[in-house]
Amino acid sequence: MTFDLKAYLKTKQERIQQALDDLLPTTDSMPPKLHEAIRYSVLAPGKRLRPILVLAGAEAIGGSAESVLRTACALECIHVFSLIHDDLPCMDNDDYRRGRLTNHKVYGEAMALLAGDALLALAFQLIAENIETVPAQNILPTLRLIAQASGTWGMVGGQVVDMESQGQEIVPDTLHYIHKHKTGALLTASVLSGALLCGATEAQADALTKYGEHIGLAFQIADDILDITGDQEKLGKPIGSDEERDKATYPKMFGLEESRRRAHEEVRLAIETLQGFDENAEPLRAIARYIVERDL
Ligand code: GRG
Repeated sequence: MTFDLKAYLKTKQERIQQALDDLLPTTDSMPPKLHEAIRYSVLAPGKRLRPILVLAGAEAIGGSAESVLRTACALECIHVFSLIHDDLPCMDNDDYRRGRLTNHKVYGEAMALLAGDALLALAFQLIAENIETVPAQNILPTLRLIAQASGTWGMVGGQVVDMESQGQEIVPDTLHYIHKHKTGALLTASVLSGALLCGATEAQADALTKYGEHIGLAFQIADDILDITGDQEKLGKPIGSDEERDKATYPKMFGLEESRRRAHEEVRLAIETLQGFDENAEPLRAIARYIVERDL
């Protein structure tokens, strides 16, 4: 029987939504406005790809998805922090995200900035609290991995080079650096953290790191393509913004056809890295294919 990814994603999305609702600070605690701003963006409809990768990474090595749920929510918090800050007027100055007004449009710039800051800190609290369901010795390398992937060695570093490259002629290596760090680092950390928390061997961790790097690149290439060919209703944000901002993208550098070919090749390589894994890794194989086939 073929694996039903649609049903898998739906079940996991619902579980993550419930867990986020339970774990986020409530609006009846101080300071309520900050908590409202946090909940507004985190509970908005997103694909939940990063938390799902945490759960699927745990399952791929025979671990329990339920045991890594707090870390899965932590990865979504870090992702949403990056979205809120990326939308601010000092960065992309975007009005819409996930089909609704951006955080600063509703709560103002200062509150949006602070909501992002609070989410980053909350993420590390949640990972530390995962001690209730996984061994303490597995948490330390996971904390290090996620901290590295979020900051200058990962997402923030990639964002800076992306920002500095706008309107510039860049070489393919720089474009690769941007995609690998801005997007790939957090996706890689997601799949790997689920596995590390469940006691992955070195060989399993190495394979999942490569898997994450390949899907990370495929995801960002697909995102670049969707910004040209996508449906803005489905995406929940306007298209064409990369071209408007003269951003460094795969289609701009290589054209649409070559970009599609490269994205599919990355998916093939991602699936190949899972050769030593059994049917427990079927969700990861299906997620890799979905990354280039998605329309949002
Ligand atoms: C501002 C610290 C800081 C970092 C910004 C990740 C990032 C770096 C900015 C977000 C904007 C962006 C377009 C990033 C590329 C990664 C990406 C495609 C994010 C959108 O992720 P999806 O498609 O969104 O998974 P949903 O809403 O489904 O979660």
